[in-house]
Amino acid sequence: MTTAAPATPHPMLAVAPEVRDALAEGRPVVALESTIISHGMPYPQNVGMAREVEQIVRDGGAVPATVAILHGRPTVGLTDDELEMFGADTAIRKVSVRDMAHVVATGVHGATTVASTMRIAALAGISVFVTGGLGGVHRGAESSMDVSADLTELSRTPVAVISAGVKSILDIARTLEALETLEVPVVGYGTDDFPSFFSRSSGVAVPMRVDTPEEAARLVAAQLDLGLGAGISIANPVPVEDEMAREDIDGVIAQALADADARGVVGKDITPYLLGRLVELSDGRSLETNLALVRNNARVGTAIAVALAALR
Ligand code: PSU
Ligand code: MN
Repeated sequence: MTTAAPATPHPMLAVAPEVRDALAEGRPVVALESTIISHGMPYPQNVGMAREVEQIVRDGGAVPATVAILHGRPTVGLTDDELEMFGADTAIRKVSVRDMAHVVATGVHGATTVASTMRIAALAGISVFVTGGLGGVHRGAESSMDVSADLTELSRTPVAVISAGVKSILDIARTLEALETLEVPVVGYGTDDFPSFFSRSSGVAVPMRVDTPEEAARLVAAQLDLGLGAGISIANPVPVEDEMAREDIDGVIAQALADADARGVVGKDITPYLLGRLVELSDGRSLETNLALVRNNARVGTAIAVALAALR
């Protein structure tokens, strides 16, 4: 992987003119994923979230680039109608990196996960990506071997991913161990404690911390300029006023995991199943927190992208 934006994006990509112009002129661009729209939240809140996040990026002075695969074409920058389609069409496939070739070869639509969005962003020359939560090591992975390809991708693609950490539907301590092995810097944004998505803390310490967009941008620049190959996970805790108490979310997560087990949900379906079940079991409370943390990540990630562009 090169560290600077390629002179021309990969020829198989469709890059929206606005995104292409911003990249060519060195202006800040923020990548966004589409699985969070298609599989991460119910309709119509998912489409509302997608539009709102794009607006937050614009208000912060960057160009949003929502990534997806359209008719087999990896696409960087969606139209408003395309955002609506990814939210409303329940038949759209969840596409991680291992699924990309099949979706491209068969010419269908695909919603990109953290892993495949990172890869397409890198091919386009984008180095900052905002999302909600990362995939990770699933609970019980010591027997199921279920570890998200998001971790593999973080180890090999130089993109900074701003998230609210990892949900405790996953094994947070093992996820951080895996990221250490994979040579991925994990950075707390204004915190020493890795956030657990719905809550500001997980009880697991982060190995490093930054407190401002400029500090984060210098770290991202150093990681890219060293040519280390890996990305960076910047973990930004949910705002205090929006967080759920650990006691409130833990019971809901335990019930959702038990339900997944009883129904035999496995593989790529498990994360979407658990996310949907959490919304049901919490009477929508988890969705409110999810929406709030994505907005907060969009604000912080945009500020980091703007600071990074100023360094370049
Ligand atoms: N966590 C969330 N919302 C999401 C996802 C995870 O809070 O939408 C999605 C992301 O696209 C992430 C993917 O990359 O789930 C991970 O899926 P898996 O565990 O199957 O790798
Ligand atoms: Mn998996």
